[in-house]
Amino acid sequence: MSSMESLILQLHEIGAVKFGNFKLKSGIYSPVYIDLRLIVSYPSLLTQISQTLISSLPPSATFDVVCGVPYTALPIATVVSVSNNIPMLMRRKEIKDYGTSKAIEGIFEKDQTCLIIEDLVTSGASVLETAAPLRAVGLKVSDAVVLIDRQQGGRENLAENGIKLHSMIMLTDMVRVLKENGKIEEGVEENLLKFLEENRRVSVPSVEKLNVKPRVLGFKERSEMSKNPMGKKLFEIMMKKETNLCLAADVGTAAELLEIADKVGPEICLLKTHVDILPDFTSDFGSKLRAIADKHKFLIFEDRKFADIGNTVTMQYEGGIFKILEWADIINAHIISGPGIVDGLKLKGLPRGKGLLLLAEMSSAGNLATGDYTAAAVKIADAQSDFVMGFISVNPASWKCGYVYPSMIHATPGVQMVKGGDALGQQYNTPHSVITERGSDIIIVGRGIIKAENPAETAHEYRLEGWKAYLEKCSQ
Ligand code: S5P
Repeated sequence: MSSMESLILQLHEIGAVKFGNFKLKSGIYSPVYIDLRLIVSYPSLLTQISQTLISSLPPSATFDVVCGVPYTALPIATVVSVSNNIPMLMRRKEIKDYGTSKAIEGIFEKDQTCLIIEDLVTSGASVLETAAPLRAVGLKVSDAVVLIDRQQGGRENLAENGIKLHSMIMLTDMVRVLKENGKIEEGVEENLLKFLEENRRVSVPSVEKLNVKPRVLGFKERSEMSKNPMGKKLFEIMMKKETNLCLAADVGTAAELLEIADKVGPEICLLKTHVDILPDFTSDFGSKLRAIADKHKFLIFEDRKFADIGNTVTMQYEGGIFKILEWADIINAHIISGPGIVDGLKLKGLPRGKGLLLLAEMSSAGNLATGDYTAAAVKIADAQSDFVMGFISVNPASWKCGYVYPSMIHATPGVQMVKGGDALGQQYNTPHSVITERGSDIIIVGRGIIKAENPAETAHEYRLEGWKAYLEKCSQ
């Protein structure tokens, strides 16, 4: 019998795992209840758990100190610390203002790495509550180890906050072992699998409620989180070229567009087109722009703003004179027609590795993409994150979904060096405020560059401003 199987049977034996119908902290009813507080009464089991926890970690998970999530994991962390001679830290649960009071007890040095030890993970919220004050005092937190993983989104929620979860026992494995050993009745396993299917991702309560100051993740970590290949690619280009500038190439002709693309190419990660404004568009436009994009390593974003039903947009994307699908890496869409628009575009785009940005907000005065509409865009994006790579957004930092989805790219139009607007309702913010205060990733600049005397030089200035703001945000 493996050590994991023996542990599962012992936990069942002492009554730490119960089956029935239990109301959880989150309000949902669960067919299984796990109470690991009991283990303090079984010292040899506690020792066994602590030894198995440490030996189950991969070599990549290195650390200098350990910290248990209060309270149930404290004895586990203590035994890990004592039997492996690894110093331990304690987090005070009652202190919420990390700035002024001592939230972490124990001795440590800044930049040391702390492993978080937890008994049970559902959404991962408790691990995040412990990670926040550890990070606030300068410790690095990149790994957490848990005895039982309820497989309800904890792994994903923690990954989005830069923490890799190592799980000793998966809930599904636990139930399987108990069934194989005749410890549970017929139907319990099926019941549990159905419950897990229906409650696959318990969300972490909002950041304010948790009092967790999120760590700003860099593009590198975020590229690993992106589920869309074009999203990954864009993150990588931004890092490699050190630019988060998108040029909105709203010039008068295709010839001018190709010319400015070549000049500004070294400065940008993305070039945004409106092909339907080009009077001299010809069928070789796409291949000509592609050659320039490949030369300067930027991606092409056709700002088509699809808005129709799924069936129609598949034709608009692929067909007509412009054949956008052939040359554009990225397109965007309104969500006014509902999630079917994403299904339609995905049908054509995903097999070719393309990406979609949803218009969650707009920059123009009096626009209606606010509040519930923005929240609906986020929900649609979350459900189709294999194709939706991000948003056109204006103030994602204000969105009510905790820390804005780090796997998504937030691109913001309405950017100039000076705050202001045009005569037709466009509203401008500065690169610095867009990236830092408003929480965006990419600045989309049109007339600020193309109407400048020297567009390439001006693009360089925007690029420096945008990138400086990104670095400033990461260092916060
Ligand atoms: O809400 C939006 C969405 C977009 S994509 N507001 C915008 O201005 N845009 C586009 O960004 C717009 O179509 C134009 O191409 C660019 C802004 O250009 P600028 O000249 O005002 O910088």
